[in-house]
Amino acid sequence: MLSIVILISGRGSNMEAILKARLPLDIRAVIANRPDAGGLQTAAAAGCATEVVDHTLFSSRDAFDNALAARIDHHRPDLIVLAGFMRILGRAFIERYPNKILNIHPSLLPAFPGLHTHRQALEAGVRIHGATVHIVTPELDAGPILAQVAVPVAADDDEDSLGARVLRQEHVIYPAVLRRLAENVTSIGETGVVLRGARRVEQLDASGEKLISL
Ligand code: NHR
Ligand code: GAR
Repeated sequence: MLSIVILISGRGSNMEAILKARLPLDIRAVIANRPDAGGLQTAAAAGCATEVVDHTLFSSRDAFDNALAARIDHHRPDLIVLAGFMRILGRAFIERYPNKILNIHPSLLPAFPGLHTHRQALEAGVRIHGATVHIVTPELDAGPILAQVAVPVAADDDEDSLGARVLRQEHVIYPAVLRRLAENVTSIGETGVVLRGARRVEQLDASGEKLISL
């Protein structure tokens, strides 16, 4: 069975959606970089092992990355799932886990990378916004796209109303992508996870409910 470690920073609603989807996944641990991350309680209540690697206790980004990597390696997961994880990870960390780190980003990448994506979308005046599941590469929010969901912007939206509409769809596509991966594993080895039809690009249709293959 595919094994994962989930990294969070805050409320953890994407993590909760993954837990609630009852996927054929071995969730080895939920790790937060903040001791007060609300998602830690949710994870523990669901029976998940939880850990904290508090970034404020480290004197450099590399020192934090190394401590995080040590905890992740203890669990030997096949994939690392960023779910609202808010620390930029250094090149050495990313290159230690090639093609093994997934992220959900609340915009239709490559539009609006970085922070405050709903504000960026409202300021740009786009009529369609959304969310993207992608593979994490050293360059921020620029890795290969696995799935996207489009969400309409309403004329009277503010950051909160738009963000809430996007978040509901995040809770659909992230578990859907992980289900696709979990159910299509043919082997797990030194070179990584081999998937059936691995060269296919998966995208979600606009309703966010049905996966279509391109
Ligand atoms: N790391 C790499 N190398 N590449 C990516 O694509 C990454 C990443 C780490 C996290 C998630 C991400 C997002 O979905 C992610 C993608 C945090 C920041 C940020 O600026 C930006 C993007 C993302 C996550 N963080 C501040 C920092 O200094 C801290 C902000 C805070 O703590 O609130 O690390 O958009
Ligand atoms: C989600 O919208 C996620 O896409 C976003 O933060 C929120 C976390 O919510 N991630 C980023 O912005 C990464 N920079 P959650 O903790 O309830 O899953």
